[in-house]
Amino acid sequence: MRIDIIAAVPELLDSTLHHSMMKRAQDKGLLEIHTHDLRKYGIGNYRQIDDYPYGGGAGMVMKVEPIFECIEELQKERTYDEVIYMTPDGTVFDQKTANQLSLQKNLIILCGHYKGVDQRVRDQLITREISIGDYVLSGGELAAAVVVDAIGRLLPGVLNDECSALEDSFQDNLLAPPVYTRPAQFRGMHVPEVLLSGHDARIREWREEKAWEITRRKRPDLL
Ligand code: 6GU
Repeated sequence: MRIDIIAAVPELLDSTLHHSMMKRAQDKGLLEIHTHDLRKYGIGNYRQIDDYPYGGGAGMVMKVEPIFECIEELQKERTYDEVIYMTPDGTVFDQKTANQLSLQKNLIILCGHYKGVDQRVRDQLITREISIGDYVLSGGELAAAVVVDAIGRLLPGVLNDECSALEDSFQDNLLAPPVYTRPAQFRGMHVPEVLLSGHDARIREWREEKAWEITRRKRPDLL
């Protein structure tokens, strides 16, 4: 899978998307992430990428020309399955969307900044608008990093344990059950006996029961 991310502050992405699991995905050749500095397509000597809003009001608007130029340059090279715009008024991102997007081959992600992008970009180029939750970030870069991480870890071969993505919280709309590792006793606190029993069926049953119990208590809205 290839993901091209267009950003006003690409440094915010480079610091997060080239470490740990996303680094492993890229080293294994399963994921290619290319970041693009929108300022490279900026206008005039000052490489301007934003301007005052028509009609007045606070904040700046991201200009239409640099974004068209950047996206069209990419689209000349290959076909993209989606052109995603990161914006707090987009559809709220969830595991189902991550699963869907992880099946695509080429994605463009445009990170919003300031008061957002000129509406003509959204009307003409964007196929999907994503928010990561009901709060406002100063830019779309951190939100894009969240989305790319959630997608990247689902690609076949990225996770060590083939099954482990299937057992995540949210993968079946349940939160994950508690986990323990050695030692079996610590300061009088004991690991539940069933997990030490080696009885696979009973362990599976216990985990499912706990997942339901925790979801009922912490996130009844998921049920
Ligand atoms: Cl995608 N962008 C910004 N700027 N703020 C957000 C967001 C995105 N999702 C939630 N808050």
